Amino acid sequence: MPMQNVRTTPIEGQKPGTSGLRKKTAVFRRPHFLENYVQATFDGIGGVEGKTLVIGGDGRFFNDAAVQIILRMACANGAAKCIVGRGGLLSTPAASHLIRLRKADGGLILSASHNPGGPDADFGLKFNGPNGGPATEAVTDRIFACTQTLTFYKIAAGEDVDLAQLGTHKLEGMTIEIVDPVADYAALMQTIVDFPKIKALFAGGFTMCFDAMHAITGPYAHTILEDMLGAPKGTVINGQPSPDFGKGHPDPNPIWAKTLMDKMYGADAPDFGAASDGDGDRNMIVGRGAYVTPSDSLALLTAHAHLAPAYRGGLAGVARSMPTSRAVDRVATSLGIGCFETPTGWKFFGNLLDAGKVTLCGEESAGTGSDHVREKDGLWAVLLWLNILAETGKSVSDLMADLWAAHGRCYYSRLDYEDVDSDKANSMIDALRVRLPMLAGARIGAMTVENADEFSYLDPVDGSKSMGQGLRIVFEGGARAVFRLSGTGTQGATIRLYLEQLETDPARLQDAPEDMLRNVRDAALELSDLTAITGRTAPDVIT
Ligand code: G16
Repeated sequence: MPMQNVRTTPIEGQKPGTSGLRKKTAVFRRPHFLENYVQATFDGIGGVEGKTLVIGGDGRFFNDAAVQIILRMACANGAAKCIVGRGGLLSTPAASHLIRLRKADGGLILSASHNPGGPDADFGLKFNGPNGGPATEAVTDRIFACTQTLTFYKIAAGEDVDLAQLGTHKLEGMTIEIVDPVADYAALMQTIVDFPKIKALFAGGFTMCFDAMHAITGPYAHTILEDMLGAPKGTVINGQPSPDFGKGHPDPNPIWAKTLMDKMYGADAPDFGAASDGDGDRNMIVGRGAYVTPSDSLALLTAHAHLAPAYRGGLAGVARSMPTSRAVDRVATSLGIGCFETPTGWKFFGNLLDAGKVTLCGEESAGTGSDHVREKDGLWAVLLWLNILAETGKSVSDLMADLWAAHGRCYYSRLDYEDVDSDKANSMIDALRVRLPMLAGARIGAMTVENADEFSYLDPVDGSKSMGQGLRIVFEGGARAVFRLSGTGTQGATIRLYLEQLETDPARLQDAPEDMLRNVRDAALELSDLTAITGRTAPDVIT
């Protein structure tokens, strides 16, 4: 099979964002776009000669064709072996596990996460390192630098590899092993949570609805929840992955998982509801008439993790991204364990997990995970919740009420202003940044600013510094507003405004979040001049 060195030139717009490179699918399909980025990735990690890579994606449109290109490029670049999920499919946490299990040199994960899929929607690609986690900023910086100097890429010509058959194939000197995407992951879950206990819960009539949103978690959820844990058939809905996610938006939040929300707030709601996203790393938890914010879910899991076999010895510590609510901090304090605050991006948890400083971590963006892999893990979170429900015998709403009674409630919401003109979004952030040092003591509407700064992070493990990680304004009385620009959008800029209000008065723990957050929202909008600068009068999505 002939190997080709194809001449190319650098392509604009290949800077990795919060989680790899995300673009419109049509952009990824332009001549040389994918190939350039793959070659830059290989070059940026010091080449792949003799290395073993894990390859898989969430099955969105272009996944299959892109896997074939990556395999032919890995071959031409001298890789020894590629381990590929059958059909080119792997959930992000399963890919992370496989990299670790097989001691691979890294992996390429094809996904744009919770963004819609299809020829007119989104696609993405990221590199995960030998620890199974997303490449650190140092690595993505090197990859980006390579995209800017590329003059050729290497690719083997020839037929597509049949990815449907399990087993070993040869592509020139490179071995391709096709593995069952679910088996190793399911085996790992059995070592973490108490399967017999959860099985007994379902056998006792406990009811659940898991919305796989036509995405990658369907096969995992069918196998683990229905086949292994005995949940009745039909517990998993939308469980057949499709390239355009059933024309849906595979983002597990109350807006996009509306079918599940309606079910959970309707008559005859099941005891427990959950959903996960395009690539299976995000999760949403909802009880009967009780939506749990991702920040609260992290706090609840931290408080009760010791009920699952893997965490019986206690947690080393926990970590959350800066915009995530401080609910988990309060639980960590009561447990006497450390709590780390990192920038947004799962890659920032990797060093803390590798160093054994934290066991659980999570984010407001529907991500929770632990040291079992180096990605957030949607189904793992659902299983840990089930373990806790089985052990305590309590409902989701009772567990939440107990948590708030013990630690106070951090009312929380995120407002997203999508596809904002990038110049306007940047000028709003720039103008606010300049004012931050002068804000302490300022009275804005009903709120008084306690302090304000721009978040930067000093990694306690490797000493690396990450600047410019979001503007935070802390108000007296336990409220906080955070502004940052998303690093995962594919069109214009997305402004995220994160709102939080702590409440410890026992009489005010069941109020409507929008009422509790009104004052801090109004103050944040006034301070930022968001409407005047961007022309936006309302957010596109509120979660
Ligand atoms: C990725 C990152 C997360 C981050 C999220 C949103 O998740 O891994 O750490 O919280 O993006 O990032 P942003 O606010 O910059 O859009 P995923 O699930 O999209 O891979």
